[in-house]
Amino acid sequence: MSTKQIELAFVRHPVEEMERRAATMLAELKMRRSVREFSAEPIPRQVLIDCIATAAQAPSGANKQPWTFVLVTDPTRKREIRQAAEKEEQAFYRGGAGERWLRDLAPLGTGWEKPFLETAPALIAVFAQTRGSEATSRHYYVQESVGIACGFLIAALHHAGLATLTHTPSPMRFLSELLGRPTHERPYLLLPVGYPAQGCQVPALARKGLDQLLVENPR
Ligand code: IYR
Repeated sequence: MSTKQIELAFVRHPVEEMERRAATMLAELKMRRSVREFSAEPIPRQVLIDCIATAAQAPSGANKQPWTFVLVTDPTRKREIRQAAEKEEQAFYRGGAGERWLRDLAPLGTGWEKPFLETAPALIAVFAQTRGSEATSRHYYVQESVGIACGFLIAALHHAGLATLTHTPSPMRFLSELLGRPTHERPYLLLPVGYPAQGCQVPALARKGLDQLLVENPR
């Protein structure tokens, strides 16, 4: 069964305009950093909603759109999430991660304490739907699809003027229970969102240059 076809809505820009847009996007995303110190200042709900709607425009396997976004602003719920996350993170940082992983994390200056889970005015928990709501329905390329949607979400939030952290307490099963998600949905990412705290510090990390990541026309 084929779906009705419609004409593509596409905006074609002159080359100079394309170059300007690409450079602007690069400059903007170069300024995106993972933030771990948030201001408690409230953020506009409609901005969050539009950014989540932007994430939901991502391509997905067989257009199954295998994602659920749970928005949490309630202080009590945030505290519960912090407590559960810190419990897992304590085990992780006290050895669960293994020596090598902890050594690789050292430059980030992270630790088991996660005050930002309470300070940030909003948390977005992203869940990956391993199948549809009917037990026999299938989803495809779930990890890839949800990863792309999260990329859209992080870029949209940054573009709107909000800071985020791609936080992955591990394991994060506790999120399913606390947020009442069904077992066929797996917690994928926990994203604190807000303004950075006054004087927020981030590690002085560098991105790889194109010479280290771009391979053009290999022969
Ligand atoms: N989940 C832990 C550890 C952690 C792991 C990676 I990979 C990071 O890039 C950063 C942190 C935490 O959130 O602290």
